[in-house]
Amino acid sequence: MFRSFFKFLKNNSLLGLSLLGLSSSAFAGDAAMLKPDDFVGITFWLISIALTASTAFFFLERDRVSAKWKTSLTVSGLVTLVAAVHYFYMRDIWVSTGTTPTVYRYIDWLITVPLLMIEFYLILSAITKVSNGVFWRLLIGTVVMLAGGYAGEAGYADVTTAFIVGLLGWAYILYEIFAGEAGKISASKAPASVQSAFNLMRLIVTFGWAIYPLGYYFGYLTGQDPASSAANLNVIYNLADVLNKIAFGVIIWSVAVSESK
Ligand SMILES: *C/C=C(C)/C=C/C=C(C)/C=C/C1=C(C)CCCC1(C)C
Repeated sequence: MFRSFFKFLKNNSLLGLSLLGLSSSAFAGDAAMLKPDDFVGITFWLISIALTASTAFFFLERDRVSAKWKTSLTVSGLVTLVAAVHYFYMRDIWVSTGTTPTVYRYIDWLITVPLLMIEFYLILSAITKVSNGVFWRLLIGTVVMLAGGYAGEAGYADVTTAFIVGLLGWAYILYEIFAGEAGKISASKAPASVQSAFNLMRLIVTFGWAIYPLGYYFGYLTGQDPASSAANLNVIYNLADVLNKIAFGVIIWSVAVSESK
């Protein structure tokens, strides 16, 4: 289903579109100057550029891998592209106001986390038949997790209750990839290389993703005023994105390249 959708998006048009989208967002807002002592702002800046470069990398590398891996690289590139565009906006908000760009952050997650779920599904489908139910269950967990987090961060719900709802959504995702249908498929049918990629991805969803609730905790639940802990929150979320978007894509890229030899 996803495969056929991406099939007609050819390499060059993807890169062209990315550059177009990025160049327009690079000038979003009345860009305040980055100050040399604004370390959180510097992380926003570094990551927005790293995401842009990663996007070009994943799209160009599609040429090197065999057909069944191309969609996975396309999805990795889309994840970094969507995030790069949001990072240009988030960076401007942080640099010019010093406040947390919550709404852009969550719109970004709402698109990129389901794309990462599609990635799981694609890796499994590259080697065996997988029911669509796997994808939908992972998506439900994602929506609950993000709805909880957003309600808490944007002030629609009590920060602690919202945090617990978010944690339950994440727990459901972990259940599905360790003990549910997705977990069983990968344990029984996959060749060794795919199994190790799947295990690595599970580690990412467990430990890499655990960094986000830590950010939330240090941003909202330490008893400090959230305005004064905004720097902690943003620096933790930013580092988490490097791992979970760029490093995650690189893992898939390296499996795809070695499986294509
Ligand atoms: C590319 C962006 C990614 C992979 C974002 C992932 C976000 C999470 C895993 C967020 C998790 C949260 C909880 C588990 C509890 C509630 C607060 C959240 C939304 C930060």
